[in-house]
Amino acid sequence: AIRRIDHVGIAVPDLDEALAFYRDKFGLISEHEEVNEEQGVREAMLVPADGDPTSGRVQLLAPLRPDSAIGKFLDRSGPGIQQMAYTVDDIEKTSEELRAKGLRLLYDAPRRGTAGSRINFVHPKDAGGVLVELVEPGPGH
Ligand code: V0V
Repeated sequence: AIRRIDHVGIAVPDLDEALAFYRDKFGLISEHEEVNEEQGVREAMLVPADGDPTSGRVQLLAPLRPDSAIGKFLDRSGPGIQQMAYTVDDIEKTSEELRAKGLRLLYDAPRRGTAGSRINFVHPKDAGGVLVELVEPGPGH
């Protein structure tokens, strides 16, 4: 089952520029940065500096390569919201439930996401034009 909004993912051409923008304009600061080669991204998770610690995160996603998911998104749509991610307890179970409801999941088995999480995606054409990500947090998160 879906527990909460995990993060909203925003495609950006330049991670360092975007980090400075979100910090200076909105007071959102980076709690974690990571390169994910398989996904072709350099990414950062942002939280409100003095906000509710349980807040959903903002994930900035910059492409490592033009032919990556984020590279293609930037080409087609320009910078902006690329995905909506929900926290789930058991990603295999939730994926199976969604498949049974007729939604296409992008991966047969979960792949590695931020900070040891496991992730899968619902195809945007099956979710009202929204790329929906499922996130099972890593141990200790
Ligand atoms: C494509 N479409 C989208 C979309 N990307 N619609 C809404 N939101 C998006 N992000 C539309 C596109 O405009 C087309 O519509 C249609 O879907 C088919 O597009 P396509 O040509 O197949 O597009 P591709 O080749 O860009 O692939 C789209 C998918 C790809 C969603 C399959 O982006 C993908 O595999 N995404 C999952 C992985 C990912 O996003 N990784 C980066 C984040 P029309 O023109 O036919 O109407 S990594 C991450 O989140 C991590 C590490 C984490 O959270 O931990």
